[in-house]
Amino acid sequence: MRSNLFVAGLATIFASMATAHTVLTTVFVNGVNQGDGTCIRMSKNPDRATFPIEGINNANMACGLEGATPVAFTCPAPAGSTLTFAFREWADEPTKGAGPIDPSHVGSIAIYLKQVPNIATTSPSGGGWFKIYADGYDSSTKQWSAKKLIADKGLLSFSLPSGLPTGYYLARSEIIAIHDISGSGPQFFVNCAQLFISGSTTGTVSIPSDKSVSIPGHVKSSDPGLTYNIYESNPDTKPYTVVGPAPFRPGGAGPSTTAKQTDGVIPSTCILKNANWCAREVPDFSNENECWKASDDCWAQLDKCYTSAPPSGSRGCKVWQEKKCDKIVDSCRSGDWKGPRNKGQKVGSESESSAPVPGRIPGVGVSPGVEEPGVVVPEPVEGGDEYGNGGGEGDNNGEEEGEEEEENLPAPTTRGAVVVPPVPTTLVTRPVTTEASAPVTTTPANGGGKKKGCKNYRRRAGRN
Ligand SMILES: [Cu+2]
Repeated sequence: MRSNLFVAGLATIFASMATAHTVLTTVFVNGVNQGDGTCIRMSKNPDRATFPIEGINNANMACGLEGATPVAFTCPAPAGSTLTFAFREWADEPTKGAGPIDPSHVGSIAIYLKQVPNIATTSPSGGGWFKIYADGYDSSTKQWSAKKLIADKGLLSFSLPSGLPTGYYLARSEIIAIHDISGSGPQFFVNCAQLFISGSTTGTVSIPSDKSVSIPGHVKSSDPGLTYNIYESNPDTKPYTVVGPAPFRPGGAGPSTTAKQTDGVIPSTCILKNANWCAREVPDFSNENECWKASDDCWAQLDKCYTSAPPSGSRGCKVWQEKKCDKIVDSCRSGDWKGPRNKGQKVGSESESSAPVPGRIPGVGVSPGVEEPGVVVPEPVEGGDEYGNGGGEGDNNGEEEGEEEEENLPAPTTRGAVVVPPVPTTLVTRPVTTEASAPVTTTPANGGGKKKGCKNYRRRAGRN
């Protein structure tokens, strides 16, 4: 057992030693944290997960490195809801380095969707993609999208079009950095989240032909958005154009209650989650021998937790060990052979299994030129002054007493035609240092800086 933990620890250290760019780690639905890595396709290789895609005709342009590999869970999201994507420069530490991305990385941020008949097997590359959000340079605030993302601690909010038909979708984030176009070229950072969107209609989304694209193939290296020289041009006088098609945002009635997700559902027997791994209850025990068997079961699950943990971290595994396996070992040793205790109840709280949310969930970004006919765009999801951390599956009956947390459920609010449901927020008062599962390393906080990261990328790209 110890050896596996040791290996997991090493992986974290290596993750911290690699230079980093940016990666999508976490999705929030109407302000509720779905958990680090949950529903997100990211490379399992901590050394590469934050790296740009090599070549704009690479199939990985669709969902990133290892982006054709499905993850076990698909997050439910109503049409018209607000999604927030969290990006990190260091996959398991949201506050390390510049937070989401080095400030040198100016360019654009876009979100695309693709409806898929089968969330596990439909190839992300190919046709059917449409853009729902884009931000490049905002001349009113004189801010590049990357700077805005840094100011918002890596949290980007956008709304799902309300007229999407019920179904499974890949939501693709595309961050393009153009700070080094004469060197390494534009850098594309791409990941996908697996969503089940509930709408008011069924069937296939009907995308106007000029707004439907194939990925790869949706951009050319000669596109103005990929050749724009930020050192020679001023975006206030020479506007920067985000690459790709114009956004398509079908309006409609929003979610219906009849939509039923069947694939990628987080099982009800799940008593703790880390990314796309779930713990289930250990077998009953009523004597010493059975107690140790239950202990073995717990530690075997812990092994799987660590081996399945993506670069976004293994905090949930640590919680599973400390709040379940260690306690079973204690009872086996002390002769308390009746169990498991708190059978079937959640272990720890949702927020403990993810990195602390580094900032307040921002409101929905206003994307210039994006229109959604007849639809009220939800305003920022608010929950008082706290960060939108935690909540999860909304079932916190497994929380242990003495947890230093407060629940705060604001009343539902109505804004225009849109009823914004209360967002569970959790104020974490515990010092961050006791939460962190990553070993402390001596790597400089910013990993040696921006240019080093990009040079390192060039060197690696040349070798591979
Ligand atoms: Cu970079």
